[in-house]
Amino acid sequence: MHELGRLEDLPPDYVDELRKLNLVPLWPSLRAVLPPGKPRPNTKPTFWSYQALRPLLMRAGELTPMQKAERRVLVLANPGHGLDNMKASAAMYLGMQLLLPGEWAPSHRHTPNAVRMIVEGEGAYTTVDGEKCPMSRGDLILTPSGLWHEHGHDGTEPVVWLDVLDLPLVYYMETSYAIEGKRQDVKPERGDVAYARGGIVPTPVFTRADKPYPMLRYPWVEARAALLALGTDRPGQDCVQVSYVNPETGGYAENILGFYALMLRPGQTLRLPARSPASVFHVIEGGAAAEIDGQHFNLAEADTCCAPGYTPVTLRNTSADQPSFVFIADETPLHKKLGVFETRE
Ligand code: GTQ
Repeated sequence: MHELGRLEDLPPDYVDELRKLNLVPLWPSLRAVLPPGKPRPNTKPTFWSYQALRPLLMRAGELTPMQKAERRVLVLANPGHGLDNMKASAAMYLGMQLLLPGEWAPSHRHTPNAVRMIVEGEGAYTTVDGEKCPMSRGDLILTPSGLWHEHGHDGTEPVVWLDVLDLPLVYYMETSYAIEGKRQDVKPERGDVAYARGGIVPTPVFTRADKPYPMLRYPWVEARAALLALGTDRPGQDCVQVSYVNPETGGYAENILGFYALMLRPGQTLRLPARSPASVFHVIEGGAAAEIDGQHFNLAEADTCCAPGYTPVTLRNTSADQPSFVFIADETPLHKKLGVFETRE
């Protein structure tokens, strides 16, 4: 690959004249925007310890009342993107949100899609599109683009959850905004009840329901049981993994980011091939060692790390006698829709 002309090779008055007309030469920047062979991601393998961040999150609970926060969140920011840009990867945002007993995070809706993975505490709930979704450890709750959502807490202990949003992408597209709303009326029907059995979907009259997001809450008891059953049914299978999908279409639960739960068998080492999307790993139960691009992270329960795209990831269950369970978020739906998805090796 030959060297291209640099900006300094051009007469300064020529460059000035171009710039006055809002013009720039491509060739000095061509290799930067189209690097040879593989992208040069800003996303750095990054680890966030729950034990380290938890006291700081509780301190935020003392320092900042809900009225001054609206959403009391510490953002898990990737230093490779600049901390203040609040990105875990190019398309993913991560935050740890705290709601104290009796608190209320008011209703709003916004263009970015969100999910919550519940980390600790009982008694809180999110109301999404009129559906009251109780929060228990390991549950996944969707708040897709445009749906009203608010968080409440009737319990006695702090509740913490991990927010995953496609905010960096939606913001980059200059399509990010929010609308404030009033407290929602709760409707009686619940998607997690209606769609509780795999392969069986409600059929009012003779046509199926056509809600774009029929299921908003995926209880951990169900996902965990599915993984254990799958592991027993397929003892020879390496990757014991389930996807969170839209039960009407079988497609991804949300349009931009993908969500999965993975079980590592006792002592198992699992090599994931390099793929174009960046990924986030969050331990729901047990422990996992991750190797990403020569970096080693030891994840205990509630710890989180991220991996850039085009990078193989190795996960190892650090327990020899217990399975470990990992929640994964990635950019696969986005890459597939845009036609840039690839697997290497
Ligand atoms: O709970 O609605 O972490 O609007 C960032 C933006 C959480 C939320 C975040 C949000 C929310």
